[in-house]
Amino acid sequence: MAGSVPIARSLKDIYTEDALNAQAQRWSKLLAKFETIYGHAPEFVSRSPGRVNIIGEHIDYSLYSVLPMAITADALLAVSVSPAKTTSAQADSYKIQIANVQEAKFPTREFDVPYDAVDIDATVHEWTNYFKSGLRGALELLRKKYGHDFRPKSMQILMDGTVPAGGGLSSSAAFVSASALAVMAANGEREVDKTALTELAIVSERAVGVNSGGMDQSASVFSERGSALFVSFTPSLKARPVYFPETSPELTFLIAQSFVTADKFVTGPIHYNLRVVECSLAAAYLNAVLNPPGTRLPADAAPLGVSLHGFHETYVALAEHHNPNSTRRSIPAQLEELIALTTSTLTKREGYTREEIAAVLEITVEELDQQFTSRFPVRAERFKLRQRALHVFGEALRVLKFMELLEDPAYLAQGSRGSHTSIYNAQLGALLNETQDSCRQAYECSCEEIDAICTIARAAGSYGSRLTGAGWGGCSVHLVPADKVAAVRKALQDEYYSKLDLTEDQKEAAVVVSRPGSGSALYLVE
Ligand code: NG1
Ligand code: MG
Repeated sequence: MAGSVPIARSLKDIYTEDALNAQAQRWSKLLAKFETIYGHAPEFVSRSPGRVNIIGEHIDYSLYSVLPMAITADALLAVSVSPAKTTSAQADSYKIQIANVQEAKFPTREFDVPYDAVDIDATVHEWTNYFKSGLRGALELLRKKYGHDFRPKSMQILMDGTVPAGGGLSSSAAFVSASALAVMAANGEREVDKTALTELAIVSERAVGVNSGGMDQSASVFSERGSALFVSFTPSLKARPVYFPETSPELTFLIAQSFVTADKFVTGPIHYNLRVVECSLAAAYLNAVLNPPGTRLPADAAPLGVSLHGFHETYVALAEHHNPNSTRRSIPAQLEELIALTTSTLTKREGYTREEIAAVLEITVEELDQQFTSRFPVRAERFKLRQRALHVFGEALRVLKFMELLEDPAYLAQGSRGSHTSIYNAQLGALLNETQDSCRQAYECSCEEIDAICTIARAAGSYGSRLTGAGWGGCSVHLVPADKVAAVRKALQDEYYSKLDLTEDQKEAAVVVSRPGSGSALYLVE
């Protein structure tokens, strides 16, 4: 599903019906405030949404397919561009002025950026770093297209982001994608290729210190209203819409905040970035033990260059090579086999030390650190290769089972109230519950608040409840029959939120119904 980022002429092109009124007010405030600050109207608004991940958690950086869905909340950047300075020949920099509608929280900044490089100090938690990482990525694309001495224009920007930060709804990816799109548009690009934009957003986001996969940026850029997005990463990035059958009135996705802020930036070394290391080490270990001696894993798009998916492909190719007349098994069957092999190969539940892994890989500990733990700092004595690999293979399998159900002709044909529909929805929900169990136990990326929220929601009628995004706090997603939404809301309010000291805004945002939203768009201001 290639194509360019759509040009929106009206908010109807961007938002679902239920969101239009609130968005119209928000946008007119944004455009008015822009005029107040810069003395003229913006030329365009670059928009990229956050996303909720329905299923496929912590497997995108292992290059397995996932099923996110864009939400209404998004990052907006209203932009005007300064005409190239006549003295641009002498000038050795261009000016970026960037303000935020939440001025107190995100102070206005002004940068004179030298033409040759965008410097980002990833050691400080500065809100404009996300814009700069989008700027850096977009410039690479522009220089590829227009040559190295391409001179970007100066920009005046006003940002308004409604994706809760650190909430597992991909606020960072929405901001980076919207920023990259804004820079492309500011420099004359009106046909921005979605794949190119996504790939540069993925690389850019890693520049600000998070070793992430590509799910969020793909969902932010590619999503189409009314559908979820099936995203595959290998052999190349692909995304296609997945429509919910008419049972959608029956199927509602609720997003519930835990209000436990999970800041990957701070906890990366013992949480997110550590998992990325554990998965790549697991791939290398399984390759060393299960593939013929000397087999090298293919270098791939995973953050550390080798992935469990890479091991999966290598293992299957070599197995076929040795018995050519065997019929190729389905991917689910392959994953079942990998789960069995992992269980019997990675037997140490307490985890593996660097020394134990280096010995199996037949490299030194220094080489191991150089390859796996130097890119982003991690703090661990032991790496739980068994548990992480079992989660990844099991989760990749659940995504395929979920898709099979969603796209089952019988399910699609059921109509909104088919008697079998609730059987299907219960099966979909059961898969989400399995994911939550695996995240909590094998991947250890849940927390007691999220676990409590899931228990409460299920008791009140949710088919399936789980954390969404990186976990360790943040958000949860619930598959709820339409006639149980009120009951689930009430139970969460009575048994969870009532115990917290929440602001009015937080109470407002605590539980939201998520409609499948549209992706990035460029809105040209007349
Ligand atoms: P969140 O924390 O929701 O933005 C993170 C990663 C994703 C994916 C999920 C877990 C970033 C920018 N995104 O999402 O790539 O790995 O965790 O499935 O870190
Ligand atoms: Mg994020």
